[in-house]
Amino acid sequence: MTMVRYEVRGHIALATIDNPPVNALSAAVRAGLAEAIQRANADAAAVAVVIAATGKAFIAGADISEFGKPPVAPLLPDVLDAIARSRKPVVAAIQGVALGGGLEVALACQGRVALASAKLGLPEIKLGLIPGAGGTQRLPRLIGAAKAFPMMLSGEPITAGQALEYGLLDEVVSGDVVAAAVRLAEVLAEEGRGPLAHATERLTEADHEAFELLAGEALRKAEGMPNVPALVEAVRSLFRMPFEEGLKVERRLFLELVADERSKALRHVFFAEREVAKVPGVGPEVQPREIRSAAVIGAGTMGGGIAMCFANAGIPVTLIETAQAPLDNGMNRIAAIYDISVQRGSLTPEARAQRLKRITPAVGLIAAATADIVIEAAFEEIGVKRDIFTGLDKVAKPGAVLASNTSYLDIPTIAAVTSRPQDVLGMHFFSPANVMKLLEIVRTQEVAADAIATAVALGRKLGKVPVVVGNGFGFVGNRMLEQRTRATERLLVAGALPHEIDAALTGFGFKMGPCAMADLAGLDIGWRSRKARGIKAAVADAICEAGWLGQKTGRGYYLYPQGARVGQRDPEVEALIARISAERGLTRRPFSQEEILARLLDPMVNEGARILAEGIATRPGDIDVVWIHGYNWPAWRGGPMFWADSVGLDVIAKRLAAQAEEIGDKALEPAPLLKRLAAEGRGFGSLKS
Ligand code: 3H9
Repeated sequence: MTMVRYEVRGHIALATIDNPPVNALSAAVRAGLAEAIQRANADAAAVAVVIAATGKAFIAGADISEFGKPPVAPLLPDVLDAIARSRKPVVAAIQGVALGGGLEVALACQGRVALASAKLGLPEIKLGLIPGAGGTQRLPRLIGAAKAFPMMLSGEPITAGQALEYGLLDEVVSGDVVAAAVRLAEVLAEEGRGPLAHATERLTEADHEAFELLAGEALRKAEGMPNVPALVEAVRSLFRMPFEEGLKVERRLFLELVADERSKALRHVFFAEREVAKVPGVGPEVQPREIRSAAVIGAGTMGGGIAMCFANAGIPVTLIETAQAPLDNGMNRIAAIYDISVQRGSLTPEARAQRLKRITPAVGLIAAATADIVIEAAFEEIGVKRDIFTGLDKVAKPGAVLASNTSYLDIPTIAAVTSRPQDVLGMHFFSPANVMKLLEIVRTQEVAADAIATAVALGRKLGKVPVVVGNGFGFVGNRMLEQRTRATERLLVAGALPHEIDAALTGFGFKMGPCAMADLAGLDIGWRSRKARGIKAAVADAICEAGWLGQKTGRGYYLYPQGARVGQRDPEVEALIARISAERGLTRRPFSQEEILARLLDPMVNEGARILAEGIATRPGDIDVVWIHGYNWPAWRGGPMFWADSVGLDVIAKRLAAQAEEIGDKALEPAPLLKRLAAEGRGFGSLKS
């Protein structure tokens, strides 16, 4: 099946790519393009060539799913070489997006015309890569390294208007882009243009200096990602060697990066983020309900943050409390957060005013009567939630989606007090709700498919990454987090200190370790929840009993003198921990960073295996997306299940079994799914549908 259609219009050969959904440069497309260029050069009826594409994208880049597999000829650099060497001029007609290899195709052409709505970019950096088909050499030659380098470093696309200004495009049109490209091709043919020359006039001394300045800054901020120095090296070679040699440098670096575990992880995340949108039982035929207005119940930190999400997305929202005082507090807190954004320059005073205007404060549930969706973010107590939903059932309009933002509680128990369990689900936001991207959408047996579709569509509109999960204590994220929290406690009692535990996780790539995180959130949160469930955690409980509740009290696992944000080791806490070990008759022993890491993460993976077996998460990738967007798991580590596969499930199963035996805790024994996969020599990735 050919994916590139060839025809001749007037005197111009037209090669049209048709590889839905985004015209990725699969082997078949590459072959089709190469053939079209060859054919046009041999075709007496054609004086020039236009490369165009059908659908919503010109070309979204290389086919990412082909990376890591044996390469299939023709390779993209060879196809682009053929385009660049074409004796007849080639023009790209760009609509939608021209990204990565897609923009590199356009760069190998003699001319480029784009629709005004088009976006152009080199996003390879986000996949842990650099452009690998001439982008690092051709783009700077066209627009200068000082403009090209930031595009490649950020990976963010630019608009057609900006690209025209940069000199990346010859023309921007609002009508028929193919017709415009044909016209340009005719002009270039008339001018007698042949193979592409490798321009050097943009590569001035001033451009070189400007680039070096940007490169120095980029290298300082690179945070260990190998593709940033690689990008700098590739672009630098522009100024040091001829085009062909620069291409070789780029190719070598690109191939090294493709093979790197960090890029593999980022590619896994790319596909997992897209797969998560596919919800079993909620196909594209299920129409979401229309959401024109919302109500949020509870003006605390979470409720306020959720209301801000609506206001930021342009959806009017009513913020409801039981009394005026907490409502005023909530509104003041929201205004203060917007003020900080204005001070930082990320929000204009007008936008701040507009957003605040979209939030209507109200006392009493009756104010939720007209909302298309109601999100309850009240106190985390089942009685409180049931009372609210009983009230909501009376006032909410028929067909309104009724959601609870509970982090742990049972959604069917909440839904059961209403006469409409088909409309009730969980929408679990993560703190701070206006910042964190994760949204766990909790489905029940009874909830209607279109209610789930509504929550998913709304989540996207709010800029979130919605992940549909099953009902069960702590759902996916917090259920696994609890394993990490327990592991922290075990490590403290056995011999590790808070700063050692935190260092193991920050060394792994987390922004914060569990102790610093608990200090920031407030230790009373976990304490209250443990008391409610009759659970003990000797160290954490003792710290709370001493009145040290974290940063807000100046002490927790660490000391925070004079409002410091970074904690210092606290000799009193360390002595308290040693006392607890001694009371249990335990001899404290040192733990290496690797051992700490394994003890923190292995039990999480084990819980992940249980979550999968129970169907609480649909796919291993869903769990990875939850941890990356809800808990700052470093994306280049791919998420807990991807990480487990890279370590080897047999290794993890063995470590868990040894720990279970050492501590005498059956809960640490490898879960059946983990055990089975380990025995079969498989990873979680092999479970993919
Ligand atoms: C590169 O080009 C390297 C070169 O320099 C050198 C090579 C030698 N490949 O996001 P969506 C799929 S690196 C394979 O939901 P949207 C995607 O999985 C590449 N598949 O739509 C999904 O599949 P499904 C540089 C791809 O409208 C479907 O298309 N390029 C690719 O929200 C729809 O995607 C990039 O990094 C791909 N390249 O956004 C661009 N792209 O329906 C990556 C998409 O089965 N892509 N798919 O789940 C994007 O940024 C967005 O997908 C795009 C569309 C903006 C294009």
